Order: sequence, then C-alpha cells, then structure tokens
Amino acid sequence: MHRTLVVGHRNPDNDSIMSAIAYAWLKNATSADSSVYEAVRLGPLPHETRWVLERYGIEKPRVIAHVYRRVCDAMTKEVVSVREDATLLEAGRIMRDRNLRALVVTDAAGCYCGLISTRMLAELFISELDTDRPRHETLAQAVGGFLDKGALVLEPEALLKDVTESVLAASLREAIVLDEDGVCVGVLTRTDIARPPRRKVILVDHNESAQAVPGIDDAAVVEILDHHRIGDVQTTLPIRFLNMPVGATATIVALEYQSHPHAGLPAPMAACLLAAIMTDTVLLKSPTATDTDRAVAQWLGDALGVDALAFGIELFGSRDAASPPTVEAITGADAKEFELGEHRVLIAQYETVSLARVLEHEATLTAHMEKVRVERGYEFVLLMVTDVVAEGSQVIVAGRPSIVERALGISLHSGSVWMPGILSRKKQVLPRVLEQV
Ligand SMILES: [Mn+2]
Repeated sequence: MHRTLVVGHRNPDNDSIMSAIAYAWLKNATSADSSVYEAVRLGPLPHETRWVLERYGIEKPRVIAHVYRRVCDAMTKEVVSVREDATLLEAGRIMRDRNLRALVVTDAAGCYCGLISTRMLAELFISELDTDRPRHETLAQAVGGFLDKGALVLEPEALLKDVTESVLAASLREAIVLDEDGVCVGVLTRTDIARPPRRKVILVDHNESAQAVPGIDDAAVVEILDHHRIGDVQTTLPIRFLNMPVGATATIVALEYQSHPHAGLPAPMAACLLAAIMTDTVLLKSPTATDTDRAVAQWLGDALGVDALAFGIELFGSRDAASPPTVEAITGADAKEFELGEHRVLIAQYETVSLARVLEHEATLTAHMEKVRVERGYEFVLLMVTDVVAEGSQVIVAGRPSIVERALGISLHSGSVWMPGILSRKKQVLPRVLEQV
C-alpha cells in the first residue's frame, strides 16, 4: 500500500489547505487503486482554516518539509532477523529457506547488533577445512560470536540522494536502517537504490514549481487541480490536469464531488469547501468569482444548512478576532513568489474586515517586508491588504516601487496607496505586473 500526498502551495492559504483535505477525502472514498491519499501542508494554518477545522472536528493536516525520496521510501521493509543467541545452524537454515545472503541479528530487546552472512559462514568452514572438528559442533555455536558489524547504518528519513554514494562505496551489500530506538526497520541494498520509486503527489491550487513543495522534481506529480495560470511543473507521464478559470480550487473539488454523487458529501467537507470558496473569492465579490462559484457555494450552503454569505462573513470575522494580527500572519500567510524576467518578486495578500486595524501596524509591516526582501533577494515585496467590506486593497510595497507604479498606474511616493475595486491578485495585479517584463 502506498501513499499519495495531496498538497497545496507554500505559504498556504485557506483554499490550498481546504482543497487538499476535501480532495484527499474524495479520492479515498472513490479511488479504485490501493493508495491512501493524505492531505498535507507546507506551512502554518491560516486563522480561518483553524476555525473551520476545530468547529467541524477535522484533523489538521501534517506539515511536510519536502518530497525528496528518502531511505524509507526505497528500503526493503520486510526484515528477516534472528536473535544473537540463535545457532549458526538455525541462521543457515533461514538463509537457505528464504534465499537470503544475510540476516539481521538482534539482542534480547530487539535492537540491531550486526549481520550474519553466507559469506561469514563460508569463511568459517574454509578456516576449519583441515581440522577434525565435527560440523555439528561448529554449527551449534551462537551467531552472536560471528557478527559482521561493519554495515553502513542509515536513518529512515535521510534523503536518498545524500546516501547513494556511500551505499555504492560500502563493502557490505546491505545498508541497515535503524529507527531512533536502534531497531532495524529496513535494509537498503544497491538494487533498491538503482530505481527507487518516486513519491506520488497531487498538487492543488498551484502548478508553478517556485510555489511547490521542495523536491517536486524528484517526485511524481500524478494530478493537478488548479485555477491559476499554467506554470512550469513538468511530468514524465500524461496526468489528469484540471485547470478552470473559477474563483477557487475548492470549486473544482466541489464539482468533482458532484460527479461522484455516490461518495456523499459529509458536512465537514462541505464546510471546508464553502470556507475556501468564500475566502478565495472574497465573499464572491472578487472579479475572479464566476457563476459556477456562486452555484457551487449555494449547493454547499444548502448541504450544510447555512446561508453561504453569512457563513463567509462569520469566517472573515473569525480571522480578525485573532488580535492583533501579527506581521508574519499578514505578510507571510498568503505570499507567492513569481519570476519576473531575471528578477524574483513576492506578492502577498491579506483579506480583512477591518483595514484600519491592520494599517495601524503599517510601519512595522513595511519594515518586515523590507527585511524579507533583502534576506531572500526579491526585487520587491508587494502586499495587498484587501478590505472585503469596502471592496478594495491598500497596496504596500517594499523595494523598487517603479515596476509596481507603472503596472498599476499608481504613485507610491507617499507610502501605500488605496486602490478601490482591486480584490484579486491573480486577475487584477499579477497580469499587469507580469506585462512589465
Ligand atoms: Mn486558490
């Protein structure tokens, strides 16, 4: 049984996490293959996400750091072992019957002590060729006295690319994988690292490698569900790639639920999807919101027995109840990196129902954005603080403002600028910035 990870973008927003949760649930309910689908995330839970998960008793997805292939992904997990007080005869019989060249030897507590190998047995017999010692006497000795302790020892979470060279160079064919208690959980041979399986990943809410989980090039992307421009994620095989110009990835996931009616729609999943549509479309007011989003939101609201809009307003309210919003929450929660010619830029968006309260911290925000810009070498860091009630965004820029000024037709000389009607990074800000290249 293997595991397929369902993951949104870095600095995850509500849509990224909720779409992953709801799509993983649907895949587990409908998929004919033997895979288990697990929603994971690449960063902290946004406040509104936490609010929905706690309210509906949904498990928080695990945070993962990367999808590089690890030792535990490639190792042979069925470890055949004997205790150190077993006889050479017992060990030899197991090796013969199981067609093995070596056995893991453990102490009474089950911890790894060393290996006993056919080679070791052969050497023992050869050394005794010219003696009169009866063979049964030799074979009655305990394996503990003949251990090979020279095997390479690895940790299960170590990256395969980091250990490959030492495995190939090791004198013993088997490398031993030990957990933190010293118990052998696998054996890694040269054959195992010749063609290690890639980790399987489904991307939701993004398809650009700069926004994807580290190690994406080492993994197999098996599906993509997204509502952003087509980026640069590459695959070796044809895959299912659902890209639709709708307001939220959650809308696409909800349409998948509609095409699998037998799977059902549990209330917690309806809540995840409705919450994601409401935050991503700014209460369906964003120019990215389509009639499809409106129809799907209505369908989800009916399933949940709530008014979709009232649910959305309560959701945004829960975000602002976290007082005061931290600088990291505002600049980091939904920040995305883009390539702009040879430059890299960061564009973040924070939606609120109380703009004034966020702008009280404007000086701190700008200072933090400048720090992030310098540390990571961005041309500029742009923050849209979007007021979902007043329906517009305050645009704050750290770094070279001229590109932003030209793109958006604004002047940033006096600091930040209020832009009425600007609600969507994807549709109203990003294309205009990208056109400047
Ligand atoms: Mn989205």
